[in-house]
Amino acid sequence: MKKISRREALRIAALAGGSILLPVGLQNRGSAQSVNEQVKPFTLAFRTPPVLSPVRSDSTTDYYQISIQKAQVEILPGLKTEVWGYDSIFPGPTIKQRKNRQSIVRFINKLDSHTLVHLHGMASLPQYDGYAEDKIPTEHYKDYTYPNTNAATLWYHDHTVGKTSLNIYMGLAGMYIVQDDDELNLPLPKGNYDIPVIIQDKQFASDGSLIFNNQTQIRLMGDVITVNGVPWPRMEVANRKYRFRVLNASISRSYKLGLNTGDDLTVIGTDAGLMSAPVNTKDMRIATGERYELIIDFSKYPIGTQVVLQNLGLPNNDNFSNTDKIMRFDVVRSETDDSLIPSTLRNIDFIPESSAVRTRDFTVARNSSGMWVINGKGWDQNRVDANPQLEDVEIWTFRNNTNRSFHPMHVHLIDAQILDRNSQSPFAYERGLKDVFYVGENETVRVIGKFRPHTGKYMYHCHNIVHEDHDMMGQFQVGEGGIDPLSSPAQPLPAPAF
Ligand SMILES: [Cu+2]
Repeated sequence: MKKISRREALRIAALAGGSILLPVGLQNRGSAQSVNEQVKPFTLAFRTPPVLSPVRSDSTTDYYQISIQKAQVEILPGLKTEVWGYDSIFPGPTIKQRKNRQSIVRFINKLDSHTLVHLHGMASLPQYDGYAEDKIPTEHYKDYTYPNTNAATLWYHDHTVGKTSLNIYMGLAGMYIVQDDDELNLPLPKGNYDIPVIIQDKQFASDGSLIFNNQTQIRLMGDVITVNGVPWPRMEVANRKYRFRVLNASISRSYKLGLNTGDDLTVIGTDAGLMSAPVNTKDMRIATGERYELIIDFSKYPIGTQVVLQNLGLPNNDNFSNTDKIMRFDVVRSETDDSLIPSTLRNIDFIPESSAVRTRDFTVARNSSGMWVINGKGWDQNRVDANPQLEDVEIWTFRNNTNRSFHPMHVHLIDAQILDRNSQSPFAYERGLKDVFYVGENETVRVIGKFRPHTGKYMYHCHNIVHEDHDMMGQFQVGEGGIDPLSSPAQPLPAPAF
């Protein structure tokens, strides 16, 4: 693991901004009266993004509108940071929807560059999936239709070809939660005890501006860990159970989550919804794009206890003085707790390996010219790498034959499951439905999934977004034909009323 020296930091800052602006978290180590005081861990209050209300609803559909624009926000106390935000905030507002109600979300691009939106985890039709070439130009809008067929924790974010890392880093990410009656009828913590935790590391210059440094297209690692847009927040909790919907919205960083008390995290959900049964673990890794739903039970702690959610560290991540911490829970009050963690959360029909009709192999690597590639190839919208037929079950093998990087591989459209990693069972907490698969150093991960419910072209790629941009992305086509992803292009403003 790599510590960044002061000299390297100077170089990074110079590269990033053309001027010598030191990253805030680095410049002040050892000097008390400094900007770093403003980002001291566990001093800022935890908050959650606002929940977005529909503009209008009818019997089948809720209509939402989000304006994408630049804004000056306060992330570091006393300093302004320019973000590109959904409704001018980072993270964007949370959309909460019920299973099988339809959402139509109008995204209006008021930025001076193009963007587009992918709802990660949704089985959208091709023209609404945020295809990397389906751009929303400046002063245009696009209405995305989402069917909400599964209860899960999703997220919406930019997916612009070659620019996704910059756009998400500048703020274009938000959570999207689908719930159904089955889940809501479980006695799990709910309402104010069901909490989004959106993690993203950032690097700030001393004037508060964001430094975007992808280290010559290898990875972007910030020295400030934000949760829901707040550096290392402190959350006051009651001595009871909470449900946390953890999303790693970082550009490259993966985290190994664990509590400083050494107590268990109870994992109840993976990317694509509840697990079949809860899994207790002392630590777990989460890469960019992954979601895990956790229960933390604070009832065992006396009032006054401080519980730190730590990052225990993983290979090929850059470590800075406080990147081993994420947030702190302060147990401040006593409450009765009628929530329970059922031993069965839901029935998942896992696909037997014997039902696969074919296997495909994907080797992920960096080529001799420094590009990240899948089977030697980068993104080409005119090339299709795989053509499963509708309802086919396939096994996809992702091979990472080096120890120099890890690759969280994301397959659009489908929810799948990990069969094995280096011929061993996956981690217990990974044994749910997922759409991002952590392919670690020298790891070969086999994934099984059924290609449904739509035909058409969909992307698959590394979710280290620096890799995705340069150029670790391809596409597959389900069945024949399918709706052209570019068939519903963005329209110029003004948008008509819904
Ligand atoms: Cu990668």
